[in-house]
Amino acid sequence: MNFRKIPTVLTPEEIIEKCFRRVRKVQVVDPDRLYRLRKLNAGKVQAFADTASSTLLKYVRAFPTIEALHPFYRELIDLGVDVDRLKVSLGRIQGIASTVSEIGRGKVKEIMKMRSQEEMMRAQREALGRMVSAVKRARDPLMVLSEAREFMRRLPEIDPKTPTVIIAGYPNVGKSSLTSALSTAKPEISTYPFTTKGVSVGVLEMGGRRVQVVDTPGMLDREPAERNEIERKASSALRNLPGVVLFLVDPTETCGYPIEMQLSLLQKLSEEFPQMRFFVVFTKSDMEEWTLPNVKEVKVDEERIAGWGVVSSTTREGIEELKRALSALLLDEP
Ligand SMILES: Nc1nc2c(ncn2[C@@H]2O[C@H](COP(=O)(O)OP(=O)(O)OP(=O)(O)O)[C@@H](O)[C@H]2O)c(=O)[nH]1
Ligand SMILES: [Mg+2]
Repeated sequence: MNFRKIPTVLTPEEIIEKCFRRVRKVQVVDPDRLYRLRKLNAGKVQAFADTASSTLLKYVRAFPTIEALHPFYRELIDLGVDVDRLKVSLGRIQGIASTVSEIGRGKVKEIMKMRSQEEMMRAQREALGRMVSAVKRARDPLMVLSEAREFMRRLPEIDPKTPTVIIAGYPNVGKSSLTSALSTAKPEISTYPFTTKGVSVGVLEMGGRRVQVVDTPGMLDREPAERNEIERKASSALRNLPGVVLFLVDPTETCGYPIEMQLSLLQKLSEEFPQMRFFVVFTKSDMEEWTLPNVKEVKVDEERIAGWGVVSSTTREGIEELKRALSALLLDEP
């Protein structure tokens, strides 16, 4: 979903200014004076009406229908946008666009029947005045659109239909390093409107098929109870993505978290996402202090564990095997 395509939402004054720039450009060349005057005055009214209504309708069309969006994005948008208010605002802007068009159409028709220049100019001024007032009535709804746009354009570009590897694990266990090591190109980093750190989305390609790797710091790197409300809801939206959680455990504990604590997070996350499967990877295998932890204590149903792996993002040990395992898991299953 590309919310970055939503254009900048202008203020009523900026829209009016834009309209007047077009109005000033209207020129008519015709030897018949009466026809020329009619065309000139009508043309100015038409230019204002067309510019204003097309600008307003462009916004209405640029916003996606929220109901038609994938639940992943619906839930995320809900965190920063009052969806009902957005809908009402879009409706009002559409209404104002038609009002402007109607004023324009009506006046153009009248002007084309007029005979005196004075009468035409009066009609032109009246039409422009009424259209300016109509555009000014769009102030509040335009503000709502502008705020919604700001929030939506900062949502990371995650395709909710592409098989996904969601990276989880305590801070410093090697999530970003592994996201890079798995990705074909440099992962795309963007800031979620509700996390302080950048979310990165990498792509892993296997035989021409794509798998996306999503690292969401501030979300699945601590227990649900330690997240704030927004982070909890944002994390919860991740359950709509098709795929597997890649849970990283750093057995060297150089990350600063004891192994028991890391394994307990795995258990908590498996309870938080009962419909997801977890692939567990032990990171930093190149380090001297590395030992394979005892995982017998972890109370996670065996069928919830999609696999185990040992990797080093530094030496790339285990990376290709992990890629193959993930691809088989995400792409080969019916
Ligand atoms: N030796 C070694 N160091 C690693 C490896 N992977 C990560 N590190 C180091 O561990 C530290 C943390 O790595 P990151 O990839 O930033 O960890 P992270 O989980 O993304 O951390 P946060 O984003 O803070 O949650 C860095 O200093 C890395 O250089 C590895 O495979 N081997
Ligand atoms: Mg990181």
